Amino acid sequence: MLVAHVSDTHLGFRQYNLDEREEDIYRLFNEFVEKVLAEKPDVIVHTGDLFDQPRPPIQALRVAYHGFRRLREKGIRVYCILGDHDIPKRRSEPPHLLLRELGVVDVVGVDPFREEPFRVVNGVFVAGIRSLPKKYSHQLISLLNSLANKARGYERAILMLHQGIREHFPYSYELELQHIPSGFNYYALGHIHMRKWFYLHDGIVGYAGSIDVIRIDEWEEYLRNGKGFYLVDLSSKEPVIHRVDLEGIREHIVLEVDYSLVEQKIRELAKNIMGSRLKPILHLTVRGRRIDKSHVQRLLLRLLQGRVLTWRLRFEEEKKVPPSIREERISIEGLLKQVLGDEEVVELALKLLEALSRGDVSSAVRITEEYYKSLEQSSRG
Ligand SMILES: [Mn+2]
Repeated sequence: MLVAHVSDTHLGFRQYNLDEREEDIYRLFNEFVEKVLAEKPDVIVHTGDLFDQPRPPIQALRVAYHGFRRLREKGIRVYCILGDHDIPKRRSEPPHLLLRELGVVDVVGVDPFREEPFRVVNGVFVAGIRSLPKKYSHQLISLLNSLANKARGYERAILMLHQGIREHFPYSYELELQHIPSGFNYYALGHIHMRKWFYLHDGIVGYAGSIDVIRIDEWEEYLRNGKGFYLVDLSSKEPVIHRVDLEGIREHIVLEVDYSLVEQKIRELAKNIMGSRLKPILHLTVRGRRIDKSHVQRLLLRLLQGRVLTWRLRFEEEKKVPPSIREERISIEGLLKQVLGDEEVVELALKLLEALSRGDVSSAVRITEEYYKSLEQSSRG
């Protein structure tokens, strides 16, 4: 079985409140549909954040319906799970249920605690669980284990999740690698907009990533890894994965210039982007002293208007540090001594500061308990 894995399409996303950016996503989704049709997979798995909001614009719904209907007409079945962006805050229905009603997609694991979150497709076990916040991690882990047990009855199994894994994305996760059970050939993951895959147990974990640069911090990663979808061939026991890139990603230009060079740099840029097919987005940081902001604005208007889609401008004023502060070095320990007086309390405060600035609450609790224990002992002794 050949599986296409796509994720985080964020239809309806409208960066900088620009029509063009909303259109970019629709255009990229259509490019995905074209490219995936050419690859003729048996099924497509979409691992969440199909829409950017649970109440998407009508155009987003129409684009999704149109694309999925074309796939359905070619006999390609689409299985979705809900991402955090797709889930309504109050008790109402996610937009996917409309697409399901229209017969173009199936949605797996909408309410995984009350319904069986899997399907059997051509003898392949396809499980999926909606995005769950960290406070449900325990329930999620036991669900995963029970699904893994069921998966063992099948030759091939796929698991769809919309979660972060600590070892790979330490800044945003609900699961650790040890919580992900064996028994699946392909673990299709969404939520993280980076494209990344790795081996786990006897299978492959794939983060398909987003189809466009949703946040500017994705731009660098896009340059390295591209954006698009994965094709996973499950015909042999060992899955084979390869990526298919989308070509219609709009360029972001990230530029930091010194104020003294700003005119020269903007002129150079204007020359370079003359022939761009899609107007790029400029992220310009101007650094220096006594920056005349309106001068920079006028330069941009004169030299770049019409050549870039928009610019995002940041100024970083380099301030002269007053000599009195510069010469006298501030030590946290010195400050704590002034405020707290007692050496032992200062030591406690420093230890707590060290632990808590790492976010290590359990160490902080232990340090505090030890401190009070030592107080008790010294009062008795
Ligand atoms: Mn997302």
